[in-house]
Amino acid sequence: MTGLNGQRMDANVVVLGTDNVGKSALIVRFLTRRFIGEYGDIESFYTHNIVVDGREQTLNIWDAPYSQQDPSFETLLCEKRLQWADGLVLVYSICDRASFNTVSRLVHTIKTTKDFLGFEKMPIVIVGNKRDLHHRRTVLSEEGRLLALSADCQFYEVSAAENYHSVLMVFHGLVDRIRESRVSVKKLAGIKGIVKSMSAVFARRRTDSL
Ligand SMILES: Nc1nc2c(ncn2[C@@H]2O[C@H](COP(=O)(O)OP(=O)(O)OP(=O)(O)O)[C@@H](O)[C@H]2O)c(=O)[nH]1
Ligand SMILES: [Mg+2]
Repeated sequence: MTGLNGQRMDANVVVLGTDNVGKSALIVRFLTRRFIGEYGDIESFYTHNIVVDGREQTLNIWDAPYSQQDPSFETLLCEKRLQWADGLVLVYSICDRASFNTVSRLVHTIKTTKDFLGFEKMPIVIVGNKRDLHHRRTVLSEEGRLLALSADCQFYEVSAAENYHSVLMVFHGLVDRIRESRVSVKKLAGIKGIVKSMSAVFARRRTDSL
């Protein structure tokens, strides 16, 4: 599954955010280049092949509606998605302050979760959507940028309604980060392997000398 050096790679991406921020619109725009206006709130799962740097990669995208009624959402459902995910797209609307606060809470929860190893290193893209509605803006670009900076995430302001290119950047940027994180995990595993075999050698020497 983990393909490096020209091999095929699968990447699981979860798109999260409160209702009506444009999660489905972003995904559909990425997949079809189109904005269709209404999407319903059905849980959806997509598989999409893309070519990055000449390599074909399969993206699995999970679009699940946000359920505020469920108090356990952020603990249970979220963790289930996080375990599946290689990377996250956290979406808010620049016209919806509460949606930004939720993304802010989510990103800090994820980055400080110690119970599941590696969550704090999960590649995340923060997306401020509905940029075309700037006259109704309640969240400044700087706030989004600062949040991303503080949590070591990427940040884009986009309009799923009006622009395909910036939406493309969101997903391609995330795939790049996922690939980088896999390389560093591999490197780390390599270092751990060396340390292990070295300590095995020393342990043997110690017993030999007894
Ligand atoms: N003006 C504008 N409207 C948008 C944009 N993106 C989405 N919308 C509209 O916002 C509404 C919600 O979009 P959805 O994609 O359904 O939002 P969602 O986050 O998937 O919502 P749930 O599935 O209910 O959680 C729809 O009416 C979209 O047409 C955008 O970039 N600009
Ligand atoms: Mg939706």
